[in-house]
Amino acid sequence: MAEFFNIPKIPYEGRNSQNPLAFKFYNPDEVIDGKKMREHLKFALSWWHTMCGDGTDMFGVGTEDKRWGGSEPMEIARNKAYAAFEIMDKLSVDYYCFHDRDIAPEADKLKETNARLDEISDLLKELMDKSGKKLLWGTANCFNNPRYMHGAGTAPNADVFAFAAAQIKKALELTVKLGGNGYVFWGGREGYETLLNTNLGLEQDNMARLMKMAVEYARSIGFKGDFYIEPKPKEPTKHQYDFDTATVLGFLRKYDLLNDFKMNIEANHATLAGHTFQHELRVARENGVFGSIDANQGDMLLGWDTDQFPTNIYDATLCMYEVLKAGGFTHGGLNFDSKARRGSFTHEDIFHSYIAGMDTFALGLRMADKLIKDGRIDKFVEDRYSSWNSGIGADIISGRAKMEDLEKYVLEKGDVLSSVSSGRQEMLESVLNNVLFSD
Ligand code: XUL
Ligand code: CO
Repeated sequence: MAEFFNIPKIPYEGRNSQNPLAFKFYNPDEVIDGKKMREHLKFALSWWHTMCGDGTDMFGVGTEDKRWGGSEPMEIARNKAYAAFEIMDKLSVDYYCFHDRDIAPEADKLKETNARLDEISDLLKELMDKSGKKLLWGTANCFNNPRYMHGAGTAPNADVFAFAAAQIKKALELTVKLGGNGYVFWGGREGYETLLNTNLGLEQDNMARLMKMAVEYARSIGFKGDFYIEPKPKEPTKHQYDFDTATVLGFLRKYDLLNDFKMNIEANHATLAGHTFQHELRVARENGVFGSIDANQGDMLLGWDTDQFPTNIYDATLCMYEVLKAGGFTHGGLNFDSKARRGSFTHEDIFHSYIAGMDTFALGLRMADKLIKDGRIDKFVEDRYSSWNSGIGADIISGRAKMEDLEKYVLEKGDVLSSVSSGRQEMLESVLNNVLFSD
């Protein structure tokens, strides 16, 4: 197969390199805290943005040709696969993620669509065997086709639900066939525009029914990995049911799905929910549902899901801090659910974009490791809560102290203001800067 990109394999040249086609911080086989960078980070290519997205937006047609030299749809699909593996090889990206409809175009009938998927997944398997690249997770696109205009699992119409189930069944089979250890439910159009036409209770019950069916079927065909829900508060619907991690946790608990589901946290979705990326990761980690990450960033002035390649070192550092504190990824990884801007329309921009994103997270990993080893912030937090380790604090935690005991305690003390100490926010922000910018 002829090469698609006249670009060499991207080398690691270190922080002082000025070569735009070199990594400055991502050195895949370098060991950080006992593990290779590539194992810490588990970067994945997103098939939809990288192989399919051509820059089309609400105001204009595409700016980048993503036909990869093909002329009919299946030829384009095959060429996408070859081009994707060339990108992954040249960028040292070890994983990829896809929606069923990204890898093969939908035909008029489901049977034909599935035959197309069989053909392309055979090709993917062959390319994976040759290259050692892996599937991080699979998913089904149940939001693009007009049949899903009112939702898929939460559609008001049972036929649409049935179609979504059939589509997801096939996507699960593909995920298992390609050895994927993750399956994502991002709630495409699972939400509502107005409660005037919506049975919210039935819609959410049905979503849980679909997820339970998916778990049962996937386990029956040998899927051992994790299911993920990817929270997002809005877009495309006004109110997406999977609003944020806390909301999804409530859903998983209500429907008894916690054994099989974890979170796939996307940075830009956190922003849309009015949270920091770190907040979403922390809530997931503290509740034992940290799973995987969609790495990107939004634009604070825009307020929609711009899916930009991440370049914010603070966010990446605090993200990798959470990942390290969670003990690293198990089945998850860092999927670049990111696209080059519409004006960055050349194939070379794909490489610049990934290099920017990968270097940002590689530096984030290095800085998170430094932050943890520095220990000042962790120590501060530990000390801040030290009153829970003994005395009245320990009595409250153990359940020994009742309300009457607490009343007696403060009556004797008189007041507690003298026990309160400063939160030292600015000092800690300065510690973070010190860790980032000192040698
Ligand atoms: C949409 C989004 C999706 C999911 C996969 O905002 O993030 O691409 O990651 O369906
Ligand atoms: Co995403």
